[in-house]
Amino acid sequence: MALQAALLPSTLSVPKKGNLAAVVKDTAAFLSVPQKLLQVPSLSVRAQAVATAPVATPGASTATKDGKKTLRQGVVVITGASSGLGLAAAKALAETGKWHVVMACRDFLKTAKAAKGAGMAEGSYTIMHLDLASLDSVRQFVDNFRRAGMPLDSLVCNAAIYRPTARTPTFTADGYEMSVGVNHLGHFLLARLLLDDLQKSDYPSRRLIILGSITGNTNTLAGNIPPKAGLGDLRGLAGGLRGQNGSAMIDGSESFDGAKAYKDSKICNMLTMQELHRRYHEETGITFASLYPGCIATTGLFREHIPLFRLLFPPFQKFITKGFVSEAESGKRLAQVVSDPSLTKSGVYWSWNKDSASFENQLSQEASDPEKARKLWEISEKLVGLA
Ligand code: LMG
Ligand code: NDP
Ligand code: PMR
Repeated sequence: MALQAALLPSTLSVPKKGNLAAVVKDTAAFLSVPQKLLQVPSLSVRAQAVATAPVATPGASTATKDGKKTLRQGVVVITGASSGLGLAAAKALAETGKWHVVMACRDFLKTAKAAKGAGMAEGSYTIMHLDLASLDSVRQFVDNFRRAGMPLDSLVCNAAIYRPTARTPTFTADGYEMSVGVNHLGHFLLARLLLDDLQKSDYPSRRLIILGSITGNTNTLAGNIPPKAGLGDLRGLAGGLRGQNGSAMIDGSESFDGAKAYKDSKICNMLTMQELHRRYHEETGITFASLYPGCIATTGLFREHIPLFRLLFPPFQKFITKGFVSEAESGKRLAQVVSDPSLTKSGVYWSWNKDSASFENQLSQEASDPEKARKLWEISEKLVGLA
């Protein structure tokens, strides 16, 4: 509220549940000030959303002295930017000065601390509330984002939870098994709703990125460590992933396995990216991509694993598999997929070799099965209320 007051003319009052962007726009018209010269921080009232005072309007065009237009700052939304890969990518992108990062997170204070702790410059990011374990929260986020008046040039579906030792399911607000609910269904709804916004953007390369992983691909050694990913005929998903009245696992199996649920959710992420590509790339020009950023063995993803695993996993990956990658390095990789001019190809699952050079990787048969992708799409649409 203090920030709103500071940025608005003192004669104006701020509506409690108002559209701040509209207020500022009206004010601009009244004062005959071009809107792009006004600082429009993203603020919403119902959900927490705070912009650190922007140095320039996120997403506004900038003109040089000789009147030539330069590329405006891009706006990228990253889910789960409060730790690990999401935070590292947010930092890497914000540091270039070319991107304003919207950190879409469930824990506002944690994210604020993390951004400060990572040394992200004030004004280079906005924190907005998003809890992917609630479809209402996803819709609310989209609303708040639109009210903030920023364009959307890139969306990164990065947040995830992993419950490796869980033998009983937990559920989202809508009653879906948590790993698939957060990692896949929440992102599925978010991506579908924000497609419109990406399409409206005038940014030269608009991208929608969904994190995949090696462990969801059974054409790799890592993808063959039990329990193996596998969606079967999707009967559990079609039944609503509800523990008591049906299976909480996508393949319909009776027993719950948290590690498998995560790996299954990653197959869903990779299939969704390809289905988006098939349905929308040609029509919209948006680039759809997925990636395996390397094994970032130190992140919060393993917080629920047993302490011995957390102790041994990083050295195991560093010295034995050599698949280890630091959080900073993984952040640079994801930042490349967001903004590198050479990574505009759509429908690709990116990976990096030992010299950290990107290449188009092969997905497993199941993770690239178009029929399964279509079926997954149709069931997911029903579960999130789009069909
Ligand atoms: C499942 O277990 C769980 O059941 C499930 O709940 C969930 O957590 C899921 O994917 C997550 O995992 C899978 C199980 C597979 O893995 C484990 O439980 C971890 C076991 C850790 C054992 C470390 C083995 C390291 C062996 C490396 C071999 C590479 C060859 C090296 C060549 C060297 C050349 C210089 O388990 C298995 O598939 C088989 C396990 C085989 C046990 C062998 C024991 C050797 C001990 C060596 C210690 C090395 C320390 C590394 C620790 C790594 C932790 C991952
Ligand atoms: P982290 O646990 O560090 O980060 C996960 C992020 O997701 C956190 O910000 C977390 O928020 C957020 N999150 C979890 N649940 C929700 C929710 N309900 N709503 C909103 N946000 C939520 O893990 P990583 O950085 O390792 O993982 C990032 C991505 O990278 C994931 O998609 C993962 O699958 C992928 N990946 C990771 C690999 C690795 O080796 N680590 C390998 C391959 C892929 P909070 O801080 O509040 O918990
Ligand atoms: Mg795996 C080349 C070998 C390789 C790579 C790149 C990974 C990545 N892992 C490899 C090998 C092995 N892992 C081997 C040989 C084992 C048996 C000891 C092994 C075990 C293992 C476990 C128990 N690995 C794991 C776990 C986890 O709990 C992690 C997981 O499956 O999370 C879903 C994991 C991972 N290994 C990886 C990567 C990237 C992970 C994190 C998974 C992810 O985010 O998808």
